[in-house]
Amino acid sequence: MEYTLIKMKVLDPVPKVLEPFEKKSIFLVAATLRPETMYGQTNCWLRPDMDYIVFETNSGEIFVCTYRAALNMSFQKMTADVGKVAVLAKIKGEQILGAALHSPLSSYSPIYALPMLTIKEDKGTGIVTSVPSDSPDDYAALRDLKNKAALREKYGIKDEMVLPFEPVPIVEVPELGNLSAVYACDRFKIQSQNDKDKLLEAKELVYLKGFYDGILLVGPHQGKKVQDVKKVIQKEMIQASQAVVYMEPEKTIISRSG
Ligand code: ZZB
Repeated sequence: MEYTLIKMKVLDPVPKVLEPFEKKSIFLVAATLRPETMYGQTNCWLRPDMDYIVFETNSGEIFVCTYRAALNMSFQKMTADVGKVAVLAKIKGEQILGAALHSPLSSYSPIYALPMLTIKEDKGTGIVTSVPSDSPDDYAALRDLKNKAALREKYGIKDEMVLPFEPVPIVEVPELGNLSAVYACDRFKIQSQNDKDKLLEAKELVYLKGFYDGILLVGPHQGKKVQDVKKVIQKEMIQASQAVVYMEPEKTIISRSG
């Protein structure tokens, strides 16, 4: 599986656990299949109880993601030694919640690292970039945080990290409109980020139609079909050092013994 790794730069004030690395550029790195939707990012998602690591890439940048993802990156020659990751720190998601970030192409800056409880450990980097206009999971989770002050309080998230951020119309999809995830969440009557089955249906609808029929509404490629510009936008971001290609084997070998 080929993902685009989006480099979300950690801004001042850096979270305490990342202070030892602040002389270098620090990035939370998110794996996405939809680089053309980066114009619509409103926040970053982390799982509060998940383990992440800090490591240095061979270009001298500091990355934060799961160990599993870092190991995959090391096999892609992104660390000093192929197949080896020198772990600089082990952290929990909750320790970097609320971090201010600058993410490429987003119309909002800064955006903030917010909690999502459904992030999977065995996919991508464990850090997810949020595009509530086009991803039903993201819209449902952002709406949860907006509607539930208690949820924000529980994780120490300030109102200004959540309330000003609205889905941005970035892709027009015939029949679904220009906020296709919002449309799909309404149509399937999704109540929260935990509505797993309905969210899966919503995601399938939006993915397929968005990919085959979607027209980009913003940026230098506006007016073009999503399927024609996806690769072009990925390449542009890579050339600008805003992203890298990240490959993931279908099944990861976690450990090998005897
Ligand atoms: C931005 C984005 C914009 C995404 C969109 C989707 C959509 P898949 O098909 O299941 O592999 N993601 C990445 N890692 C994780 C994780 N560990 N746990 C939960 N979600 C994760 O899905 C890949 C997508 O799931 C990625 O692409 C990422 O969100 C999220 F408009 O990045 B995406 C209709 C989907 N639209």
